[in-house]
Amino acid sequence: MTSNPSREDGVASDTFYLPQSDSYANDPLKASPPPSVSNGNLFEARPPLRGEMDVLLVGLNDDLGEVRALIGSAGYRLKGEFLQRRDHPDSKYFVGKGKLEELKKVVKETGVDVVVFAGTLRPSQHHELEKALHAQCFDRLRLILEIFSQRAHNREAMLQVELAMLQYEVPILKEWIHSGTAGERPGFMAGGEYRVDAYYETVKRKMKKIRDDLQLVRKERARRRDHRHDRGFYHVSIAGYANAGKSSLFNALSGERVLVEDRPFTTLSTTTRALKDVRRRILITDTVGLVSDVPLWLIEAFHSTFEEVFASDLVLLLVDASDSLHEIEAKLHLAENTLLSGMDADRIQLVLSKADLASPEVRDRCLAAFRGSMFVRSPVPVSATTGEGLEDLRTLITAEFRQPLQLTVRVSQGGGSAAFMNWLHDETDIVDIAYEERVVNVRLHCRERDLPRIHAGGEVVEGPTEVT
Ligand SMILES: Nc1nc2c(ncn2[C@@H]2O[C@H](COP(=O)(O)OP(=O)(O)OP(=O)(O)O)[C@@H](O)[C@H]2O)c(=O)[nH]1
Ligand SMILES: [Mg+2]
Repeated sequence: MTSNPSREDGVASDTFYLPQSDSYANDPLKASPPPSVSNGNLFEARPPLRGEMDVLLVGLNDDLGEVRALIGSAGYRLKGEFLQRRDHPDSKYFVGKGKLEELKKVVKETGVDVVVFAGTLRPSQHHELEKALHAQCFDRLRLILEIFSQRAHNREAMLQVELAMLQYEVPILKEWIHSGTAGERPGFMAGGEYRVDAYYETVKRKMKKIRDDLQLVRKERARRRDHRHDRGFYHVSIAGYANAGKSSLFNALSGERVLVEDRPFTTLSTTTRALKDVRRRILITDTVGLVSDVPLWLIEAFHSTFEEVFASDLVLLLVDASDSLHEIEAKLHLAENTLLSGMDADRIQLVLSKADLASPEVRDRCLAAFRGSMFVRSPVPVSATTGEGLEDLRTLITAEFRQPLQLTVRVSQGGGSAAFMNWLHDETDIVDIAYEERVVNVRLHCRERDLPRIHAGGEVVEGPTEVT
């Protein structure tokens, strides 16, 4: 990014503005912004605004990295940046009143479809800005919702995103309705009172319907989870901030090939597979990344993802070793707030991911930050790229779920022995099988609750003793 402090049109020295040669402010097709999300949400499924949009980023400080990454992640073209250094956003226009005039000019010149504000816009600010700029205005949260809506592919994710989008939109729409200017909203339906009322009712009905549908999807998910639990599966979830390397680790541990990309929110719904190369049936789940600074209702919209994490026997909490120490501390704090409300710290295993990107000094600093957190287990450094630490992690997981009792059972051939042997394979950890004439001696690890079935199926010739 280059600064352009000496522009002739009066753009002040703290404004960074990147005019682009292919600006098409004069293109009549670009004269009005594409339909607002409200339009699409109205009566049919909303078409996601993919790739094709030009955006201008407006910030109040230099800390714009995250929002730039989100813009890239949404596939939008960043046409320029407009910076006004100030401690707090202006209560009416986010930027100062004077700056707004400059911003108007820049928006007009660049002909961007959307102006992205690096921060949070209150509904009234949102309303004032769209009215003043005649362009759609997004804030950080809206950008996150756009990305979610582009990537939501299964039914649950789509319902969640739709609900979140409506929840985001309603207070903004109220502003337009109260000011009696709904018809002027950029991209919003051109209509009078009647249509606005109808819209409002439709939104309310739609939200209720989505909530009911989600309830059903969640019940089904809970049923599947209980079923797995009843069958003696152990469950490990991979959690962490967006882009921490969760899917890469999931692929390495499960042999699966879910999508991995260097941008936040690649994963938007959970995937569960068996842990590879271990004899016990341990299931591992890839999850949606945690995000900071989002309202409670958004977290609730994605509640089922957290349910899956909270219900796990063990959570691998990934922290990206390539982040700055400051970011790591902030993310640990976010994880404490999010996870520890729903589960005990001893079920959470910190993992320093992308360890190949950290020098020994950086690792030491990260590990020290971990020790200062509320998580109690010692962290494991892992790299999905080089394979470092994967074996340690696998050993740790299998040790975690080791069955506590050891015994040898002698099974006679014939009768129900085949069914019994299948059951042993499914429910216990078989350590060794020795075949003799007409009998098999099976040495295994099992749980207390398996003993009656084992006694019924064969003769226990050794044990049970506790596994050391
Ligand atoms: N150097 C290095 N890069 C890694 C490692 N693990 C993941 N990455 C890279 O980090 C980026 C994000 O990886 P993902 O596995 O998609 O991360 P994620 O946490 O699933 O991301 P979201 O689903 O978007 O939250 C990709 O570019 C990966 O190639 C690692 O161990 N070392
Ligand atoms: Mg992922």
